[in-house]
Amino acid sequence: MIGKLKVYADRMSQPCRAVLIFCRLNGIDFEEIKVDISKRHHLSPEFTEVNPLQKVPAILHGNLNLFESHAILVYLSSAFPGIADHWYPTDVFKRAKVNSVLDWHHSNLRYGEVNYVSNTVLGPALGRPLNPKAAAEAEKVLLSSLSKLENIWLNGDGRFLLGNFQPSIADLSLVCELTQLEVLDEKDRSRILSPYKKVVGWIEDTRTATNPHFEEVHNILYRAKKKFQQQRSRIAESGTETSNNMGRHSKM
Ligand SMILES: N[C@@H](CCC(=O)N[C@@H](CS)C(=O)NCC(=O)O)C(=O)O
Repeated sequence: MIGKLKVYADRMSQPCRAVLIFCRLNGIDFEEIKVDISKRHHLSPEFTEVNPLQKVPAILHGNLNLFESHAILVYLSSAFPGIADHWYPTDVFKRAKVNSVLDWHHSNLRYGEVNYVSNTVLGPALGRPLNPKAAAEAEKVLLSSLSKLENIWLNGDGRFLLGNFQPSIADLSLVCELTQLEVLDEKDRSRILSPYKKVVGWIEDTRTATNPHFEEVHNILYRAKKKFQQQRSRIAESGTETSNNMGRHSKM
């Protein structure tokens, strides 16, 4: 018999949260193994054996070690019994469409979101400096991706991507990505997201469709959000920036 699924994850990571939520939603029996990126656990020899690329998430299932969150979500949808078809449809046309969103995600929405957030807020926590110029470049990609979500991917009768009436793994993956924006200054987050009304509604719909797991798995991010807010307030009060703070993007 194939052993219990192991999921290597850091809940501060968007693709990790998507995998964890998917497992919990679908009653998959799994063991979560914490890989703390801020403590550089992803560079350990033990984890490197699971994922030589040294990134989370990764899974171990029997003899299979697998990395890349989209590939993991596809595998879980296909390998475990009883997963509802809407997550990753068996119909080849529908499946191809879900794949097209997933492929687009990497170099568009994810690229813009990750680079914007890490160059405005998260970088120092991971030992990287903030870079306002890189943030401005990333913002262009992020806004253009949000516009494509609004006008192309969310065009259709249903409330979910591709006009679907129920979420697929693409909805889960992309909404986890956008939830990372929670760590931004609230005004900045609203400036970025609020012009995209369909996107804002879709984020809410996906959260609702995947709760309570969505909120539980995101708790760590909401705690980080609070911490960054307190840090900003302290800086605003003292009027100075300490050497180890989160810095501020010019538009924040
Ligand atoms: N395309 C990959 C991205 C994986 C990834 O970039 N993971 C980040 C966390 S969100 C990571 O492990 N970063 C550690 C590092 O780059 O040092 C996926 O979807 O799984």
